[in-house]
Amino acid sequence: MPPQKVLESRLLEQSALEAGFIKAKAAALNPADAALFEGPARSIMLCALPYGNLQADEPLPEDNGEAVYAEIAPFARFNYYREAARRLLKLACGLRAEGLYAKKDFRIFCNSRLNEKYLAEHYGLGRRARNGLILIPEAGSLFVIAGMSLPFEIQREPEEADVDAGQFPLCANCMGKGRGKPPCVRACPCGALEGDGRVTLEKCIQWYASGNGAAVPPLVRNNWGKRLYGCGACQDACIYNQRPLNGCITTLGALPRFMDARKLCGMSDGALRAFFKGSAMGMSWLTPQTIRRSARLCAPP
Ligand code: B12
Repeated sequence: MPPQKVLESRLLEQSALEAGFIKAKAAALNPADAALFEGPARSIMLCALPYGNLQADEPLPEDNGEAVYAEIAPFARFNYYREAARRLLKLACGLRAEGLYAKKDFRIFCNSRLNEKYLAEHYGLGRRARNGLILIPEAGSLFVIAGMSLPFEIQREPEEADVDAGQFPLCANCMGKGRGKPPCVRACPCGALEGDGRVTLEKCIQWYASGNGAAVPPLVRNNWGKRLYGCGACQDACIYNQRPLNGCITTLGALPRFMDARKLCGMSDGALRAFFKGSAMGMSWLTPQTIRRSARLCAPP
């Protein structure tokens, strides 16, 4: 039995804020969730790393009717996933400094196999919004979720209970404006949002841009626009995302906002892999075929 440590959630959350996360929540894990992690997981810390909407943006290329550009959405313009994991690793190293625990006792995750939206909501980082994403008043939904399991107990001050405003408390202000559906639902080009937090994946542009679907159906094809990777329609329409929101500063995996769609179509597998290596589009599951398919949809013959 290793020596036990008990930390106050407040101190841990403060260290995450100092590391550049915009919000953090640390809490005791329930036994079912603790079993998701290998090793001695007793607690968990969920963090939000913002990418915001103030990135230094190249202006939209002039559309002369023959536009061949393909756009990369803000969440993928830097490798925020890796940046978040890197920051958590540093925090974990600090927590290990007393030598009580091993590196493997802290399991860091970001865009992992775990259901991160569930963890973020269940352990109090944010609330699920009607567009299916996790929303926090501090950064809207313009952040990536990252977290780590902790091998020690967390002490929490009792918190005031959430004001009960129904299933989507943060979306309450969007409803009842006489137009029936909330802005995120209306903004989705293919009508993929049910409005109850569910996304019909076969109608979600980003689902195809991530390599799903053997063929892209006409509804999605006709609404594709100039998206190479990422669709922000349901986020851009959200009232929380419309104020200026700072993103964290990172240089990891920088990608341009616009790429030449026709040039991308002609690039070999090797050239595409080399170009996107280390970026948010360098994931093993995002194949050169998928990238070329999205580029072709941006630049139909
Ligand atoms: C696969 C995936 C996708 C897929 C599918 C997304 C989806 N909504 O299902 C695609 C490629 C489409 C996608 C798109 C995007 N993604 Co994504 N994605 C993931 C990933 C890797 C897994 C999500 C998942 O499948 N979870 C498991 C399923 C079972 O959970 P679920 O989606 O919550 O589904 C349940 C609910 O729908 C629930 N439910 C909810 N409401 C209701 C209501 C009723 C009535 C019922 C019955 C059920 C129900 O039932 C389902 C089953 O349990 C996560 C990272 C992770 N590991 O969690 C990132 C993640 C969710 N994605 C993220 C992002 C940023 C995006 C995009 C914004 C990127 C972009 N700009 O294009 C879009 C947003 C699209 C959208 N509106 O959801 C972030 C979201 C951060 C946040 N603030 O919430 C995550 C968390 C990555 C990260 N670490 O930051 N993504």
